[in-house]
Amino acid sequence: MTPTITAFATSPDRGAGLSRDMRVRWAFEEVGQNYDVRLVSFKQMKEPSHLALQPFGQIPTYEDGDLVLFETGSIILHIAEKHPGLLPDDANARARAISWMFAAIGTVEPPILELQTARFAEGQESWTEQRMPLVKDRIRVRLGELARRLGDSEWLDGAFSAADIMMVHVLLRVKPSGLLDEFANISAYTARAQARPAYQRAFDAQLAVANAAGQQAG
Ligand code: GTB
Repeated sequence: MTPTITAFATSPDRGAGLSRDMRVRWAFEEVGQNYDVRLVSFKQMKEPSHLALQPFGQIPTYEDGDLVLFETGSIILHIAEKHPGLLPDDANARARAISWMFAAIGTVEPPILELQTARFAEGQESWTEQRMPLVKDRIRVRLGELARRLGDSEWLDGAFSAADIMMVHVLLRVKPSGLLDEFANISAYTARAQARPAYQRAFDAQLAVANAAGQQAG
């Protein structure tokens, strides 16, 4: 059976690949699994039929037969467990890769999301200008820690894995701010990942949705 995921009918990033369905598309492409996409509007995302799949009214979701999943971390872990290629066979290496998946969404992503909130939700507040440097510095701290651990390594822990999908996609969200450019090895790491054919196929697929909707990449 071909799994189905949901994605924005009109993504706020207009096909820049930053929406979270991109991670799932990328994982499917890495393991060579076909998938269907059901596009949903913002209105549909908050309706009961979608809330039954995703209690917070968000995308993406994953459906495969009787199984419904939400949260990109769990969806990608499921794909990686179901197909060879995205998690190491060695039990300890596998556990470490899963730790990195949690680190991406639990430790690195939160300060990055804070920057989005500061910009887009609170951008008009009088205190935003004062707060912004603090928000950016918190991201710098995390990026510095990650850069130190990454060093000259190609990927986070040995071979490319689901952990790199999660981490790179989290990092790409902060790229437009210029903060990644301060860390040469992290910039090289994300560029390496973006050069993977599977990333490119996933990117093109989500861009095609934006183009069909008449959106222009922002
Ligand atoms: N923790 C969940 C997961 O990982 O699956 C988070 C899911 C999530 O936040 N989904 C977003 C959503 O549905 C879409 S990706 N939001 C609607 C809502 O909460 O009502 C978020 C996103 C939007 C825009 C950009 N962008 O423009 O750069 C990037 C990411």
